[in-house]
Amino acid sequence: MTDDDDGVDADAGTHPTDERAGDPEVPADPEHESEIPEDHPRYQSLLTRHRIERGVDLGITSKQGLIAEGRGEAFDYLLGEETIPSADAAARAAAAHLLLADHAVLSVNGNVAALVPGEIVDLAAATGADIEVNLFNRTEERMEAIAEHLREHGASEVKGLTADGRIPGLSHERAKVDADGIGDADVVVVPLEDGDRAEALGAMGKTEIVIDLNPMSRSAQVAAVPVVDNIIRAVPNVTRHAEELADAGDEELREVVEGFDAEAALADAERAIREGDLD
Ligand code: PTJ
Repeated sequence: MTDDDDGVDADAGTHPTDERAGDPEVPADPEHESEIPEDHPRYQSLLTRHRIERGVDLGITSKQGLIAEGRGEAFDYLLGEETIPSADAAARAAAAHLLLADHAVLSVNGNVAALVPGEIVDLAAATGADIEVNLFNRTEERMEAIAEHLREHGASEVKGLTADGRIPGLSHERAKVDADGIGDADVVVVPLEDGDRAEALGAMGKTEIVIDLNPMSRSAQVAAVPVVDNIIRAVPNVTRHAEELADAGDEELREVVEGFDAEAALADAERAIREGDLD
């Protein structure tokens, strides 16, 4: 994996060997993501759109995922498409939680699989977490397609297909989890989640790490650690912190966890968005 300065792994999509064209005249909807010029002022946004579009074509991402992405992009635009310091602190706290966990699970939906498949595999490797597919619009075809996509990006085991566990208080399809996956986890990373499921997981006593660009979303509000950042920056950033903290003892990790203030981070992100510079 080749991390760029902006934290985006531009090679994590479906054409890892292509060379980038680097031509500022390349149109805004190139066929391969490698054709998106890195110096384009909307590079991250074009890269994200390209991956989501490919996700829909591959049967990974739902059409609703396109709408969710549009909403996220608006928040990211106001954040200046950068990781603000409070989001970086949240990423570090998330890494510490994952390293302290008895059993951590990274929950993957259709948007996550399209946007950061290789980066999720890297985060799982850095923290010892399991990967589980968990969908809002669940179909067996999408479950299989996402699991296969993750395997193609290096995942050795993908949970979620057994579905022998249930999240209490949720309607049937959305409640399905693996008993030895999310069902058993003490720490769960739930990126781009809908509020109901985030609340229900919290009610099960699990520590939730939410990655969501909307600090006012219910999922961000109920999280122990809300990371208000674009998932394409946030996941590699949590991995980077986990690698830095790899040799830290439990006491140091607990200090990182206790030093993080979720309410202050949410307030900071909301302020940054409300004061967003539209120039
Ligand atoms: O694949 P499925 O069937 O599980 O469905 C996934 C979606 C995303 C469609 C489903 O969970 C959904 O409808 O989610 P919501 O309620 O639209 O919430 C998605 C949240 O993610 C919103 O708060 C967006 O602002 C946020 N978001 C969108 N894109 C990004 C993002 N946050 C971080 N990075 C992004 N790239």
